[in-house]
Amino acid sequence: MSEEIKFSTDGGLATIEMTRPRALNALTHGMVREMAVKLDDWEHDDGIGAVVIKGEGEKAFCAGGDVRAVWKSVVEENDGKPSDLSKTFFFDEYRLNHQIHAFSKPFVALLDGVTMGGGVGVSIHGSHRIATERLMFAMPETAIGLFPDVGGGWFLPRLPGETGTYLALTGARLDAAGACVLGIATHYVPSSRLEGFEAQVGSAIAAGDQPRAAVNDVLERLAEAPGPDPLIAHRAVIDSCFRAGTVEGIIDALSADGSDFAIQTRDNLLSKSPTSMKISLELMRRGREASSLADVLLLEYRLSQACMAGHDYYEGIRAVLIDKDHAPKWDPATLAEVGDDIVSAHFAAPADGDWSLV
Ligand code: QUE
Repeated sequence: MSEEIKFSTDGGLATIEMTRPRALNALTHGMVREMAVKLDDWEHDDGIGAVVIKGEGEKAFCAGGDVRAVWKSVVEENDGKPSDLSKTFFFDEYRLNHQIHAFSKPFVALLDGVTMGGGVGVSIHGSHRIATERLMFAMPETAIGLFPDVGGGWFLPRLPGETGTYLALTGARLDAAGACVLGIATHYVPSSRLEGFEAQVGSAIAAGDQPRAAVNDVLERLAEAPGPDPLIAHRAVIDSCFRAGTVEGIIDALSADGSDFAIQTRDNLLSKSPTSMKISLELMRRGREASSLADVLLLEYRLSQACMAGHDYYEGIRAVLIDKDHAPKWDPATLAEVGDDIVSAHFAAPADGDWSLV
């Protein structure tokens, strides 16, 4: 077993711990593959009643995919051309996201810290998402020339009103209360109360309780009210501006609104990759009409491979994670230059083959 992830079982409860705290538990390809194998074992093991997933340390549940390794495999090890890792990482990660969605037993994520991108993908599709006071949730991919993937095209358009479109385009952060109000988290439990969680669920399952009842009963004892909704004051602006049919329309609506929140939101959007914003908005609209997560993950895989063949991903990772100058030079540089032809080309099947569930 690798150093990056630990698996354990105690009676009927299985635990996954992501153990790269210095990298905020960012998901490597190895972690994705090991997790997929274990979940398949546990799905078929009658001795396992429920699964808990958590991150080592007090900072992060999981900050995302190991986008730095993907960047390196292309920029430093493959002359800038899409690499084996840039294909297989996304392919296998999205399969894992679907495996969690289809998992028949309680799958409980302890969101005690930073939870972004790929970390959302290994939690949101499970049955229980527990937020603590340390939760910092975001889908920040438009800042790195990507788009909200790992099923973002499925769960974001199903959040209340246009809050999902808002989170997708802006990368806005949510605290525990915000995540609970939108349904991203199912429970709020302060981190100090979460310490006994696994032991209590394990004992209840060992004592013969139905695993789902055991999880729900323990959570009912531990959960507290999450505090006031941080978005409530802005919901009307979000819902009216982010329903526009184009990114330019959203930006015009925010300008016309003119409130401090609207202007800050607009200026934040103008710093993001224009291509990322346009493909992300199209993903939200197509995803809202889709009838299954698998249909959306297929679109996301196509988008991921188009991004790997493009420019902004490498520039975004450079600006945010490598040089940390936070001054990406996007290409195309403006929304006007990203035509419908460019957006639809991102949704075309990759030459190297499409994503599939099996
Ligand atoms: C957008 C993202 C990610 C990000 C920052 C963004 C992302 C991701 C990381 C990240 C953070 C810390 C690490 C690491 C990766 O940052 O997906 O290896 O140590 O994984 O603005 O999508």
